[in-house]
Amino acid sequence: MSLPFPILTAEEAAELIQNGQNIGFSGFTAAGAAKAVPVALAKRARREHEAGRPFKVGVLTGASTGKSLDGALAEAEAISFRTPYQGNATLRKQINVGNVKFFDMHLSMVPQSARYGALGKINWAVVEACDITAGGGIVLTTSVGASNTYMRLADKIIIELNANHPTSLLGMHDIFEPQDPPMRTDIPIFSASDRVGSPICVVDPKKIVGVVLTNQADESGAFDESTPVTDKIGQNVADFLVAEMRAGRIPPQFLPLQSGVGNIANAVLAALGRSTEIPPFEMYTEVLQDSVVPLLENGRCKFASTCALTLSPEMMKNVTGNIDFFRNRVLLRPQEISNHPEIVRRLGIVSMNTAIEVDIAGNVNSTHVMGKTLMNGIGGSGDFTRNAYMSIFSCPSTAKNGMISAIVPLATHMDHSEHSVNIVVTEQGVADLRGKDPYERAKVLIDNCAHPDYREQLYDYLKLIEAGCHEPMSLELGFAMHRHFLKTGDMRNINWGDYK
Ligand code: 0RQ
Repeated sequence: MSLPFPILTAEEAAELIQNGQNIGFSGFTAAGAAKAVPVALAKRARREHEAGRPFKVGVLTGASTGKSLDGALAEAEAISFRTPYQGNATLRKQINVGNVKFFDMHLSMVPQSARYGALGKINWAVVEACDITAGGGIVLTTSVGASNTYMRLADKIIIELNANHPTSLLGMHDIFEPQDPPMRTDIPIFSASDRVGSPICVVDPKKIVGVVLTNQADESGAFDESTPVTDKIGQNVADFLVAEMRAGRIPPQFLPLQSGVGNIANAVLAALGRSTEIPPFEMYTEVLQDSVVPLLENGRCKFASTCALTLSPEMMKNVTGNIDFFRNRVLLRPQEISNHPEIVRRLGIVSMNTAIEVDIAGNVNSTHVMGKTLMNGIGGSGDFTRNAYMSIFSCPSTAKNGMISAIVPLATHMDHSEHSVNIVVTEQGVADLRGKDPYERAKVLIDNCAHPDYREQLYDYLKLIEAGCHEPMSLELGFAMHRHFLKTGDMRNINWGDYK
C-alpha cells in the first residue's frame, strides 16, 4: 500500500510524544484499542525514569482498554491522569492509592467534555484503523469510542494500521458528531438500524504524522463459565421481561435492549436468547459481547447497534469470516451516539447494568467497594439508566462467599439514584420498585433480592428507624453493616446496638 504519510515504527511514534502531553486513544473495552504505540510509549517512559527524568502522559480513551494500553502504561508508571472507565488491575491499584488521578465520567459525555475543553488540550490522537485513504479517510476497527472526536480535536494523529482486522469492516461504522449548542439539532435515529453519519472518519490529512503498521488481535478475554448464580440471574431477568410483555407493559414486538459488560450481562443475554416467548429483538447498546453473536446468527437478535464489538478471539473469527452477514446486522457508533440520552429515551430502551450494592431505598452503587475503593467506573450505565424506558440492575445477592450483602441499608457510593432505578434482580428474585414508596421498596428488596442470611437483620434495621420519616434512613446505622464487615470480616450477625 502506498500512502502519503510516513510509515513509523511504534518506537519512532512514541519518541514524538512528550512528557506531560495528553493523548486520546482509540479503544472502547479492549476492542479497537491502540496496542503498539502505548507499549512503545511505556518502554520509553521506563527509559526516561531510569535516566532520572519524569515521563507521564494524560490518557483519555473511550472506556476500558486492553493490556497493551492501560496495562503497559500503568506498569511503567507512565499515566498522570486517566478518564473515563477503566478495568485494569494495576491501574486500579494506582488510582486507589492516589498515584494516578482518575475522574469518572458518563461515557456519552466524554466527547462533549473534550470539545468544551474540560479535559485539557488533546495533543495526540492514537487510533487503530483497518484502512486509511490518502485524503485522511480512516476506517476504524472493532470500536468507535471517542476516536472521531479525539482525531478532530488533537493537534497530531498517529494511526495504528492493524492488518489483523479486515478492511471489509468498512461499512460497519456510522460516524456522527453533533454540533455544540446553540447549533445542535436532533439526531435522527428512530430505530436501532438507522444510519445518520459516515462509514469513515474524515480527518485533516496534514495532522497525520505517521502510520504504524501492526498485526495484532484485540485483547478481549474469554468469559468465565457461567455459574448457577449467573444463570439464575439471567433466567430471572428473562422471566421478568416475559411477564412484562404478557402484562402489556412491553409491546409484543419488544423494545431494544442495552446490556453492560461482564459475566452477568453475558448470562442475561444468553437467557433472553433462550426464552421462547421473547420475540426476536434489537439491541441499542454500547458493548456487544460473545453471547449476542449466536443470537444474531440464529435470528433471535435482529439487529445490534453498539459502540464496540467486545468479542473473544474465537468469536471474532466467526464475525470476520462472515462479514457480509454481520455488516447488515451490526452498526458501530461513537459513544456519544450509542449512549445518547435523546435516543435512549426515544427508542424506549430496556437497560440492564450491574450493581456492586443496592440499598433498600433503591439507590445503586456500581463503582466503589465500601464507598472508597474504585472498581472500574460508571461506564455507560448512567447514560442508559437515567433515560431508559425500564432500568434493570442485577448482581449476586452476596459477594465474597456470602460475607458481604449486596442489599444494604445505605449505599456507600451513589451512582444511580432511587429515582432512576426501576428493577433490581439477584439470583434470589426480582424487586420491581416502580410505583412503590421507600418503605414498600425496602420490603420488596429484602423479601425478593436479599440473601436469606441477611433478611432478618435488614428487617431489624427497618424496625430501628424512627417513625415519621419518608426514607428508611438512620444517620447512625446506615453504614453499620459495612462497619461490621470491616471490623469482623463478615456483614452477618450484626448486633445493631453495637453501632449506635
Ligand atoms: O471480585 O474480582 O475479586 O472476584 O467485584 O464482581 O460479580 O464478578 O461481576 O464482573 O460483572 O463486575 C459492578 C464491578 C461487577 C461491573 C461490576 C466484587 C466481586 C468480584 C466483580 P473479584 P462480579 P462483574 C458497562 C456499564 C459498572 C457499571 C456498569 C462494573 C468483583 O459490572 O464495573 O454496569 N459495572 N457499566 O467479589 C465487595 C461488594 C461487591 C464486591 C461485587 N458488594 N463488595 N466486592 N464485588 N460486589 C461498562 C461500560 O460502559 C464499558
